[in-house]
Amino acid sequence: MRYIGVTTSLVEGKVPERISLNAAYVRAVQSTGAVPVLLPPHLAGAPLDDLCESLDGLMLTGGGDVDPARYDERAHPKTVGVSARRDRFELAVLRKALERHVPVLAICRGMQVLNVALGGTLYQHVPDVFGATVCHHQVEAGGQRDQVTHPVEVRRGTLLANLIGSGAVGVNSMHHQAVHALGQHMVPVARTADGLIEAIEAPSLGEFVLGVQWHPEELIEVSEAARALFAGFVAACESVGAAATS
Ligand SMILES: [Mn+2]
Repeated sequence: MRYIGVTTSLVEGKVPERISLNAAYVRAVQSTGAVPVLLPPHLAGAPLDDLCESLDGLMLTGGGDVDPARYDERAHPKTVGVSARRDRFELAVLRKALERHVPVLAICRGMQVLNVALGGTLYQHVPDVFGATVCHHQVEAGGQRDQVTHPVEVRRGTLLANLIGSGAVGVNSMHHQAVHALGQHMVPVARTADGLIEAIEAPSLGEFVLGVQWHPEELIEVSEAARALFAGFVAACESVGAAATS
């Protein structure tokens, strides 16, 4: 059995303080036969080190915005949902996963965390920069989370292309921030027609270090590409685990 660490959201400043996660992430991992292990952002130190040793893969999930101070910017008026504790936790757990060379799948905010962790920056509000030629926030526009809303162009010869094919692939879109300057080792591997970076990977950091700006966990029922993405992720977790124990 493979154990996939799945990060969770934290709403700070409210009583009671609450940890949350959309169940779609859990179902997506379960659909591959792996076990999702929800990671509370309150873990640190030896307990976190110990838990990380038992994980075969890491999934960084969606949520509030990364604190812009992490990439030396002031907060845009539209920047919302910042949690210093979650940022600190996810940067720590990502660093451990990269050190151990376990596969990392980073979704939406997760892709942004991955980029910032390696020294990259974000566009804090997509409409300011990219206009409205491509709809990047389909729920605000009245759509459903499991609708394919815009294509991304996937680069040939990449990990992502190996998983879901190159060329145009339809995805959903629920984000108001995006990757700006790329972090170290990060390669852009998919874009929308407006030029926005929709996926990054870091082949020099490990066999499977992939960030996607869309939400494949919401598309499991409707998209073969989404199913292939999770199947490929967990297959990578299995082969890394096998290599470590052989
Ligand atoms: Mn998008």
